[in-house]
Amino acid sequence: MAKPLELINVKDLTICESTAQMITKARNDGVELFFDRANSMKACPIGEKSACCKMCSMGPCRMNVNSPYDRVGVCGATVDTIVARNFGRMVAGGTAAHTDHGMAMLELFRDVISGKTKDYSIKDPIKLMEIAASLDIVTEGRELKDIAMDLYHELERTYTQVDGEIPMMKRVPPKTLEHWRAAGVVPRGAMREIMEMMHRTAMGVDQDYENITKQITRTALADGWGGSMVSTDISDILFGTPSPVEVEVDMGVLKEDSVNIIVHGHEPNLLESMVVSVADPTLLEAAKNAGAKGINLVGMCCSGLEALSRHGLSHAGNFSSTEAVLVTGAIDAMTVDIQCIKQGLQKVADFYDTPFITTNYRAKIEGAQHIQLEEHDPRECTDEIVIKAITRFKNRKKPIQIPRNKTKGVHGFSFEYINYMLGGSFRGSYTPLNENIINGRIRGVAGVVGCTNPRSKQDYSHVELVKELIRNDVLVLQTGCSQMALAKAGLTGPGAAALAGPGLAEVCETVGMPPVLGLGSCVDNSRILIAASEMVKVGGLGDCIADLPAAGCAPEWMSEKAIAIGHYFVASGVYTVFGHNFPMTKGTKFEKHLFEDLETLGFGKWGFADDPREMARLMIAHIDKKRKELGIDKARDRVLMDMADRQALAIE
Ligand code: NFS
Repeated sequence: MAKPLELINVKDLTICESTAQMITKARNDGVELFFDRANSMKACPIGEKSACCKMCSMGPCRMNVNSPYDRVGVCGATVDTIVARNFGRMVAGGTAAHTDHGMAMLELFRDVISGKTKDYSIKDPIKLMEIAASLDIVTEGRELKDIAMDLYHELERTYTQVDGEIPMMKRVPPKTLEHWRAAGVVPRGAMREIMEMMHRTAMGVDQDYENITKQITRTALADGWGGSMVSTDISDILFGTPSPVEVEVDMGVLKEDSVNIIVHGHEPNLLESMVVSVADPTLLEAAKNAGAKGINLVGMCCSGLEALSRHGLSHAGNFSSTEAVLVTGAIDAMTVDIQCIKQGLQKVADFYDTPFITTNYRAKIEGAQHIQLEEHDPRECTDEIVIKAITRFKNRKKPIQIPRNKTKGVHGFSFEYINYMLGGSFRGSYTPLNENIINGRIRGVAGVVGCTNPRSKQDYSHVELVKELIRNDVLVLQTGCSQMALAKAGLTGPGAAALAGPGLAEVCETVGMPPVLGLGSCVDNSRILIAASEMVKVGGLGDCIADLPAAGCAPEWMSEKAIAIGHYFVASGVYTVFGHNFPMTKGTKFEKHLFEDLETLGFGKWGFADDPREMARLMIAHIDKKRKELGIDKARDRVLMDMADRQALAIE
């Protein structure tokens, strides 16, 4: 029997003070949150290990997780086939989510160029030219519109191409690409790869875990170097490439005297139009007439990260806080588009009389109001959302309790800005980063990304892991809900350099950057791939991404998208550690394949650890191994430290 939630100390559920306060309030209000549901719905022990198969009606078949080879499915499928197929379908699901999102951005780009859509425009023509040039599109002496249309047609192949290599392969370090070609894993087009992944994992098709893994790799690469990368680049071209901006985060950004509107989801087109609507003089006047001081537009999850990077909009919290924020009673409307939107939000919103509005035809929720965002006239939707919020403000009935916590930090570090920041405007370059890695001031680079999950204490692993990494001179790049965990904990400001080891702190102080760089939403993990490629290109750190002293981690992951991201990092050459749980049956050949063999085949590899210190230890050990292979391990001795410093830096 699950322990009643009221007996569980909220401190065991989250380290986010605001969310903890709202869990307590929800208990008093009699409102159920996902923490309660996670507590009463224990994870199925067989499903948790991915040891069941329901691909046909001869089953579902269950393997024995303690003795995985003592039985097979009715069709004879082994545990390796079953777990690999399940893993492949997770990667297909995650890849489909990112690529469908990317394709929607690309369609919007096409309609903006053709003039069909007039409410959006090209905000970063320089990036458009750079991306076009990187894909060998002739730019000289041509009209921007013609180049843009060529770019659209070229990028469309990312999704629809049936044969050949997707366009972004031109940005992959040559050695890495050569390796993928030899292994036969270069993606063709995302639709083809996802289709083939689903086909090969259907009953009675691919029943060799190594062969299934090849298609898993090809599918994941169609996400990272395909759908996600196109999404990031097109969003930058249409809405502007982020540059650092100081932003306030946490629930304390809500204002009792203003109309509070939350935008939650993933696609920037909704929030970009919301930004315009909340600045409309007529709507501002209506808000004032309703007694409000103004309209306070606040982001959450990945939409919030897009808004924060491009507009400096405040951010109220990550995935584990989206129901909790409604418990404040201060939200006058929550509007959502796609992905990571809990169905449970609808009931909570209903209890607090908050209009809960879906806007994308792909993602309707029973009981929620749907106002379709039409891209040729987005204001029709977003103005109506603002009007609904003003009406709710005027009729607020429920008591309001806004947690006082808010933290300032710097966000919006695009690949392009890091180039400029490190090299200066005259010699924008990643050379100083590589030099500081080679001379040992920076030990290595880590990407810490991904979700939060009610089965893991919210934010705890993200924060502890990142603190441990920077203490050991590892520069941390962040995206997604992880970035927000660190932002709330105050590690995205320049002051955080005080928590870094002496080498990293020195670099941060010289450049004026925090040791934790927030790069944006989850599709912006592609920025990390491009940064890694640039580090290879600049030289001195090996020939391919797998040579870099770098590692990745998603300590509190929950979504299929995270598995797709993890696998495209692994496929690109990065050691990638996941936390709290892994969809894997221990002691299987497939486990060994992902966690050991892939590295010997020239890819990265998967890792797992439950405790954030152990995650850090694994990642740092890998970084040190790579430094040794590069012959730069001795360079770290140049950082002057006495014995006490060394002991303080060592990870037990
Ligand atoms: Ni990415 Fe996780 Fe969702 Fe964004 Fe947050 S939960 S896989 S970080 S909002 S996609």
